[in-house]
This record gives sequence, structure tokens and C-alpha cells, in this order.
Amino acid sequence: MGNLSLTERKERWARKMAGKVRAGQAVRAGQADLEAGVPRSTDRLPPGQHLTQGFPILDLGIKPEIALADWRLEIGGLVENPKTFTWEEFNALPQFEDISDFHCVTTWSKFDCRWRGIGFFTLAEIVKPKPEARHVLFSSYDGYTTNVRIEDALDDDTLVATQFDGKPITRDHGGPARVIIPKLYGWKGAKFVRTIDFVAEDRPGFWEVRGYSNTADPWTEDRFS
Ligand SMILES: Nc1nc2c(c(=O)[nH]1)N[C@H]1C(S)=C(S)[C@@H](COP(=O)(O)O)O[C@H]1N2
Ligand SMILES: [Mo]
Repeated sequence: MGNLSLTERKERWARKMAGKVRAGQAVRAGQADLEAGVPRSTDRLPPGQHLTQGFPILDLGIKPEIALADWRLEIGGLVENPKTFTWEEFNALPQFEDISDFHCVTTWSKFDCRWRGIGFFTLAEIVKPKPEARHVLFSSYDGYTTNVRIEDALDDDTLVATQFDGKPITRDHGGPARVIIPKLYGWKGAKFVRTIDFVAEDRPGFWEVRGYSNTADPWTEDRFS
């Protein structure tokens, strides 16, 4: 698995936030630059996408209602320390905030989404994936599943978000907790996330078995398989 130290990840992430690298391919100006009037990069919209001002809602027609007392996040598979978090335990972990652009395969993009939650790298440091782990599978309270390569899950800006724009994520948008992987199309981010499994063999998820790309890179219009 990735062997970058936490500090190296934070440094890389800071460079992304300062608009200096294309981590997650979302080049953007940092807050200080914006205040100084430095123009934003104009190549933030991937090919075939259009910008939306709203925030569309996409789900399977089910928005599971999960009482926080019953909520659990179970992380297991090929890890040294499998762990099931309660809501209190989960929220006591170090918090991570990240602003990123969201790209849905149905062609809408939303800029500057401010997510807060727990960095995926923080979770990985706790459960300690074994070297055989190559893929990460997510499953959700609505029955949704999706799969990514471990390196995408371990990206600096991947997080399990509990807040959007300073407020708890609404049920419409996948609360209490949802996964955000900024550099991939939105379907790779499981709303209502319930389990995270580290595995050796890839296992296509809900949309992946229905013809969506396994890798889902918005910048190469990697939409369908
Ligand atoms: N559990 C769950 N997660 C999901 C989905 C879903 O149907 N169920 N839809 C995916 C798709 S296709 C997209 S584009 C985003 C949409 O997130 P939003 O509804 O907050 O815009 O969630 C993704 N995660
Ligand atoms: Mo989507």
C-alpha cells in the first residue's frame, strides 16, 4: 500500500489546495490567492461536462434513514486491525476538510464542494491494510456498492465526509456519512456508506456491472466500459 507519510500527504494536499498541482486533477486557487485576486485556473471543467449551480441528487430511489445511535462503519478485509466505528468513535477521529470539484458521469459538475470528515488515509492508518490489498470495496445502507483501486482510495483528498459546507450532510446527499473521491466520477463515492473492505481481487460494484467504467477518470472521459 502507499508508503507516503502522513506529513508528505498533508504537504501534497496543501499544494493542491494552493492550486500548484493537479492532485485529483482539480486545479484551483487557494483562499489566499483568491483574496489576492489571483485568477483561478480555467481548465477545471473536464471534457463533456457542464457546470451546475445546484446540487443534483442521485440515488437508487431509496434514502435509508439511519439513526446515529444505530450507525456503524465497518472496515475490514485484508487489514491488520479490522474496526467497527460507532458514530461517536468515528467523529472523535482527527477531522479533515477539503474543497473539491464534483463530476457526475451524467455530465454535470459542481465546483468548490467543501467536505469535512475523516481522511481515508487516517482510516487506513488505523486498520493497516495488508500488502495483498489491491482494491477497496464500499457498500452502503441502500444496497449500493462500488469499487476502486487502493491507490485511488488512498489519495490525499479521499475522505469519508460527514459535513458539507459546514453542516451535517443531508439524507439526500448521503448522510450521515458518504465517501468522496474527488479525482473520480461521482458514482465512485458511496453515499450512506456502511462497510469498507480491503481486498486482493477487484469486484465490480452496482454501476460497474451495469456498464460504467471501472476506473472512472473524468479527465479522459472514462465513462463506460
Ligand atoms: N449509496 C449510494 N451512493 C451513491 C449513489 C447511490 O445511488 N447510492 N449514486 C452515486 C452517483 S451515480 C452519484 S453521481 C453520486 C451523487 O451524489 P449526490 O446525490 O450527492 O449528488 O452519488 C453516488 N453514490
Ligand atoms: Mo452519477
